[in-house]
This record gives sequence, structure tokens and C-alpha cells, in this order.
Amino acid sequence: MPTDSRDDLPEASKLTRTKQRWAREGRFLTGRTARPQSDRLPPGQHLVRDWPVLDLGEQPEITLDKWQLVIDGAVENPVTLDWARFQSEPQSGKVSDIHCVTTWSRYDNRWTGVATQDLLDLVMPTPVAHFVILHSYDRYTTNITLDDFASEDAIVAHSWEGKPLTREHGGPVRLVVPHLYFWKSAKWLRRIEFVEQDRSGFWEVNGYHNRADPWKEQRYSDD
Ligand SMILES: Nc1nc2c(c(=O)[nH]1)N[C@H]1C(S)=C(S)[C@@H](COP(=O)(O)O)O[C@H]1N2
Ligand SMILES: [Mo]
Repeated sequence: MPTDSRDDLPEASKLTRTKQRWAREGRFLTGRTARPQSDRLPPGQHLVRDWPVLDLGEQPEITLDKWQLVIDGAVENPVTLDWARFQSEPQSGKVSDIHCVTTWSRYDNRWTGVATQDLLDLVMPTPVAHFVILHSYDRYTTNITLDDFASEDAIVAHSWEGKPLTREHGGPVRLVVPHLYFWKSAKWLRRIEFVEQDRSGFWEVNGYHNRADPWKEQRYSDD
């Protein structure tokens, strides 16, 4: 029995437990320090300094007065957020790396918006919700698991490097799920649908991997 047992100090022990939980959850880590630098670039990727634009070719223009984000499906509290309401939700900043399946990666992207965890608190998925379908204004769709959507780094972003997201990069608002290849990060986000059964999105129907983990090189559906 250690003599300096923290259990002797009720107040300290509560703080210690909280800090242990933060450590387990990787709280306050940015992703830069979570992995050793040598390990930062996933296999088969190369680093770029610019930010390539990739989409289906149609870049919808949505003015802020027309913009809406619907969050519905298997949730206790479905909502339709207009721009003012979206801005009134708790705002977060996240710094993360982008990994595109076309082999470019871009480090240290600073996003501002509403963390997916805060959106989950708002709508409260029901126990049957296991997947999330993202729907965009250009009719693009993509699917992820609820666990991937709920990741600590995931954010519905309206700004990049402190400036509003440009239209070509998905403004007014895009999803960013940095631990998956970037096609899972829907630009021009219009609807977040919680569902019981998985449903393949645009690239997933067209031969790309359902999960898209860059560290496992999950590029194509037969990988
Ligand atoms: N709505 C929508 N989102 C999309 C796409 C798209 O065509 N439409 N393309 C995806 C792909 S394949 C990639 S690599 C990234 C590119 O984002 P960027 O143009 O900001 O680099 O957006 C993803 N999100
Ligand atoms: Mo992509």
C-alpha cells in the first residue's frame, strides 16, 4: 500500500481522476503531439503546402439568408438551424491535418465552427442511431459511423485560418472529420441525418472504402 496514496486527499483525488480521464480522452491534444512527428504522414501520402480543390464540379452558391442546416432522423430533438441559430451554438476551434485519398496531405489546418459533440448534445441521437449520412447542397452524400462523427476532432466548420470558408472549399459550412480521408468531410453541408442502417454515399457507391482510415490505407472498397 503506497503511503502517499491520493485517496487520502478527497479534493485532490477528484481532480486527479478528472485529469486521468482527460489523458485517456486525449483532451487538449491538437493532433500535432498525439503522434510522433515521424509518424504524422499516413502511408502513401505526400505533403502539400497549398490547398487543392476537389469536388464534383458544381460549386453551389448559398447565401447566408437562404442557408439552413437540417439535423434529423433518429434523434430526440430534430432541428433546422438558420445562420443566426448556428452561430449561437457553442463555438470551437480545432487544428487538424487533411489527408486526401488522391495522396496529398496538408498539416495544421485551423478550423472554427460547432464541434460535432456539441451538435450531438443538441439533437440527442436515439439508441438505434449508429450511422450518419451527410447531405450537401451539390447533392453529394457521404456516410460515416456515429462513432467517427462523434470524434473529438470533428467539427462543422464555417471558418479556416480565422476567415470564412470560401465557396470552393465548401462554405458557408462543411464537415471536417480529420481522422478519415477527406472525401468524408462533406462541403456545402445541408443535412446531417442519423440512421439505424448504413447507406453508402457518392464515392462509397463508386468503389471507395466505406470507412476511409488513412492510417490503414482504406482507399478502395476491396482494400
Ligand atoms: N459536397 C461535396 N463535398 C465534398 C466533395 C464534393 O464533391 N462535394 N468532394 C470531397 C472530396 S473527394 C474531397 S478530397 C474534399 C476536398 O475538399 P477541398 O476541395 O476543400 O480540398 O471534399 C470532399 N467533400
Ligand atoms: Mo478526394
